[in-house]
Amino acid sequence: MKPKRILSAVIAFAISVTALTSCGSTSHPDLYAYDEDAPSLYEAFSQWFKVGTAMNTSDLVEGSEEMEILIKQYNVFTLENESKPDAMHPSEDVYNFDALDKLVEFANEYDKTVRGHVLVWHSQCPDWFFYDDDGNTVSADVLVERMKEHITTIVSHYKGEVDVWDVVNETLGDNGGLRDSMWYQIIGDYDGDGDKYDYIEIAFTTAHEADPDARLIINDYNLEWSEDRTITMYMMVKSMLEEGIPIDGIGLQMHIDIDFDVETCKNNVEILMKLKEIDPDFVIEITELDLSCFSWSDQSTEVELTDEFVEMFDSLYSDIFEMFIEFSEAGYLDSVVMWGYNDGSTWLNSYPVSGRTNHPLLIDEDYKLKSAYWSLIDLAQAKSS
Ligand code: 9MR
Repeated sequence: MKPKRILSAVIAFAISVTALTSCGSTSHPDLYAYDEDAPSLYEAFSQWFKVGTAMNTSDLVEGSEEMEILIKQYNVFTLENESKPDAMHPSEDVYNFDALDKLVEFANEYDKTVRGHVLVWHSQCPDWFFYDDDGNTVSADVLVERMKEHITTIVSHYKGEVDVWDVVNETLGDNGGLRDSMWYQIIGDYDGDGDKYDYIEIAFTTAHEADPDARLIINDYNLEWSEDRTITMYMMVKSMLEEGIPIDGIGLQMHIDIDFDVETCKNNVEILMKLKEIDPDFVIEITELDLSCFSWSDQSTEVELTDEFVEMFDSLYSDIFEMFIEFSEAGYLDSVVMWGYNDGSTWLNSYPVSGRTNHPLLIDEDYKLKSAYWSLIDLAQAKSS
């Protein structure tokens, strides 16, 4: 046992004895997320949904604290960057399967679910898709062929192994309507039916042909607060489902902050879930949840974690998971994935302000369980009793 663990086991024991003898105390033991005595987040919510996290293959070192946290706390995994087009298919003839193979192997050993992120995106996508050797943009026919080859090769490689694919990511523009990406510009209205959803339609159809059993998700951000984006997404997916395009669900990334409004989110999810009228099995997934400690317009780099702030933060997390329980009970959702498993390695420490120290997750930078974590364990216990 590592020294840190012996110490924390001793502390945990001492605290649990104190808790037992202090009659009704609601304080929680001070534990590392990998400690044997620590609860398991995914087990706590297992009657409603799976709980996952983004991670990197560098976390999968046998016996490491990182890998033990992943095994104990989560049952769905998404590679944070290593299965994006620039990593997996950097040039036309080169595919890198090593990272996702490693995650699949881990998932098979520990009975976990794997999300493949992402097949088609405007970002982290190499230029070779869009240009020929002379630097001219390729034709729609060429790009469609390249996209089909890309999707077929990757999805077939993981047939029966990757359970869920983010097939297309961030198709909506920041200011409403479809994003003016290279995919959209070049492929356009390929089938001549008057809409320009064609690159999305071809992507889903191709992925479905390669693995008919994988769940296929269209993933996007700000759906939890923007009604404009929600309605655009709803209209677009409705039209595609009516044409028989095999889309199984919408991914709500949920990179949210302390101004998050539960009621607005519920309202938007109700709009999206009208898609069940077309496909009763249609779902939403929460794909990239984190809760920034800073309001969007706040440019500061530090936040003071006063008791009052932490109480507000924890109760917001609890309200959000209570909302997820409601979504699960309504048959809307069965998977909630956090965008990272500890505050030390979150992308929000450098975005949108560099040098920022954020605390958006449930486990701190030293791998200790935060009070927000405990507020969720308390919620799960209260709801299941
Ligand atoms: O967390 C990822 C970060 O390490 C990368 O630098 C960034 C580059 O685009 O992508 C981050 O993950 C994004 C995800 O793939 C799609 N939705 C938004 C996520 C946060 O930016």
